[in-house]
Amino acid sequence: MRAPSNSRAFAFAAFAYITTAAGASLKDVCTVEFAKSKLPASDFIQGITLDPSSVTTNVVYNASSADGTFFPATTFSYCNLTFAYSHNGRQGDQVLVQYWLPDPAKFENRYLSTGGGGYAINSGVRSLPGGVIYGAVAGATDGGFGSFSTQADAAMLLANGTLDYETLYMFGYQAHWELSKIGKQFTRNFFNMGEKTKLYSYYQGCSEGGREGWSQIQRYGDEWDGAAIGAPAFRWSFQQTQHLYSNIVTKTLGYYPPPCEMQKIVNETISACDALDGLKDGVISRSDLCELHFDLSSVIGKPYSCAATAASGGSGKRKRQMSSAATPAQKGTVTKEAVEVAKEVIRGLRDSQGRQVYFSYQTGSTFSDVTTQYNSTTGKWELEVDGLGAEHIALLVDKNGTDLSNLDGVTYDTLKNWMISGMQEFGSTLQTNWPDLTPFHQAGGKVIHFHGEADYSIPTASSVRYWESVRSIMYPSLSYKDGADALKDWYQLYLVPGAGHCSTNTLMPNGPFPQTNLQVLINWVEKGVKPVTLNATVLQGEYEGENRQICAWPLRPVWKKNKMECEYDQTSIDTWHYNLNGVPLPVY
Ligand SMILES: *[C@@H]1O[C@H](CO)[C@@H](O)[C@H](O)[C@H]1NC(C)=O
Ligand SMILES: *[C@@H]1O[C@H](CO)[C@@H](O)[C@H](O)[C@H]1NC(C)=O
Ligand SMILES: *[C@@H]1O[C@H](CO)[C@@H](O)[C@H](O)[C@H]1NC(C)=O
Ligand SMILES: *[C@@H]1O[C@H](CO)[C@@H](O)[C@H](O)[C@H]1NC(C)=O
Ligand SMILES: *[C@@H]1O[C@H](CO)[C@@H](O)[C@H](O)[C@H]1NC(C)=O
Ligand SMILES: *[C@@H]1O[C@H](CO)[C@@H](O)[C@H](O)[C@H]1NC(C)=O
Ligand SMILES: *[C@@H]1O[C@H](CO)[C@@H](O)[C@H](O)[C@H]1NC(C)=O
Ligand SMILES: [Ca+2]
Repeated sequence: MRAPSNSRAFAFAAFAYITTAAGASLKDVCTVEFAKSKLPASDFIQGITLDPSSVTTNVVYNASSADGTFFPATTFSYCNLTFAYSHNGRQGDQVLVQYWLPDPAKFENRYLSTGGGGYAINSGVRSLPGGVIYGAVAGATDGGFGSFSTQADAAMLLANGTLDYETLYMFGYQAHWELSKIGKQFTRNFFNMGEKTKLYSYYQGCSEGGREGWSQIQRYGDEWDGAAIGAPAFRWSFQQTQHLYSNIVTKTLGYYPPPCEMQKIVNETISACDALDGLKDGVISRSDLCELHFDLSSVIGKPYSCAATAASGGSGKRKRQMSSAATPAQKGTVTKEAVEVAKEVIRGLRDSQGRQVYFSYQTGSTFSDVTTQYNSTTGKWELEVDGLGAEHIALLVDKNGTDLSNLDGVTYDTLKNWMISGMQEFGSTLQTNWPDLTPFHQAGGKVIHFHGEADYSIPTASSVRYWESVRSIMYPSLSYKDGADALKDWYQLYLVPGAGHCSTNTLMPNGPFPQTNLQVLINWVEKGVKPVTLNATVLQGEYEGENRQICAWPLRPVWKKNKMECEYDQTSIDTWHYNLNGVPLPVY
């Protein structure tokens, strides 16, 4: 794979000169000439050609990280480097990769790939600092979709009815494999690493970025030493379609609740379930106990009111989770219809014969997918089709991008059919729930997988199901507890109390967030420090900055005399597992 070339021999000499003569500074090495001389041989991966003429570099000093959620905020300097490559035989093909390289004096023999969110394959400047601050080269790709800010959905159709399979496969897993293969070799060359020096290889990402991480670990196990993965959007056809489930619940029950009414249900749930974990801190750390002991019907009749709000967030017809339309002032008392919507959403999708097809969010999560829209002509709340769910159907099922402005004719059974047909159609690209991780495990890889327990966009139980699939496939002859213990040696799952989707939750501000995952992972991989609980920090509110620990699944937190313990509670564990008897095949 590493055919010597004249240009590399020349580069070696040049680098040796820099290091011996002066001690290479960031400015010395962050030049187009130097980077070009360090590019891997243009054909070092069969089927692709690197383009040396495309290299760009610029030094950035004293940058501050924009995102304090996935790594501590800090100031750092780096070399911003981009170049392009193409797939041989594909007309007009161009894939851009971007690497942020630390100062040579701060490089610690590490490489990090970063992922995206929604239909984005990268998170740009939000994720890359996470590598540089730990002495890693951090990489991101544009997937070949046109630019670093072009998302996969914009490139997914060649024409109405014609999927762009290159985009589908690149988005599915291929672009990330190429990003890391190229990135690791380039890192070795750039920092003049000896053949025998170990380059540690990491992945970090959340949501779609979490799915992208699993896409690599499931396929290219020996390429990775460690991965920190949050709330992955895997089991794609189920995950994307389930966004429409809440809509179909309101449609089927014929009740479109004002958002304020659903908010009131959530607030009352938090008040009622907070103390079930033994600590009254405004955080439901045991949504399972909430599910077992709290009856949502007790909220019926409680008064709610909300002030009018202006529109916020993104524009356009396809509502994403983050944007919302203007709403009028709302006032009323919680109805039994709204509570029935809440209960049905939490039960998860069942088909017309009552068989469970999929599952949903935990009790205490906001009902983001239920969101209705106000019609000022009629003065009524109406169906608002969920943007992510609609987009999956329009793009990948119907393949023409035609907006689903209503869900006429769509039933629970329709959702079921979309989920199951997608298992087959996207099994080799987007589903990403292959449960046998033997190559990764045998190569010594480690995973920290976390998921907010109040995630409103990807059900927390989705991560539990995958962990359970890995356990049962890889340790079929061990008991549940022994299998769980064996898995903990290399794959750990953490449910983050009160956290939302890849973020903290303003409704439960005292909850922890695992901000130092990469440091914990590095300590595990490089120093053998196996986590027992996951290091976390309160990132907002009155306890901001305080350290917290999170229990490793299947253990669950409980506070006794203000002290947290991680307990084994079979009844609670059972609430996380669903018998999907509405699906004729195993769902990993
Ligand atoms: C970056 O910050 C350091 C420490 O505050 C300072 O010494 C240095 O001059 C700064 N560099 C630039 C280019 O601003
Ligand atoms: C990194 O380089 C690319 C390509 O030149 C450029 O578009 C981007 O703005 C740069 N980013 C930073 C933070 O300098
Ligand atoms: C698909 O058809 C719609 C509606 O006719 C049109 O607006 C859109 O541009 C077409 N998309 C493509 C990729 O051709
Ligand atoms: C729910 O609680 C939040 C945070 O305390 C508050 O801002 C909001 O107004 C409450 N909503 C309702 C409907 O009571
Ligand atoms: C509001 O309701 C009216 C009357 O049913 C309907 O014609 C109109 O399309 C609705 N507006 C929106 C934005 O859905
Ligand atoms: C998009 O595809 C769906 C499913 O095949 C079809 O019903 C619809 O008419 C198509 N829309 C357009 C504009 O072609
Ligand atoms: C754990 O988190 C605390 C802040 O809550 C931080 O100071 C400490 O460095 C972290 N430990 C590791 C191993 O990252
Ligand atoms: Ca609590």
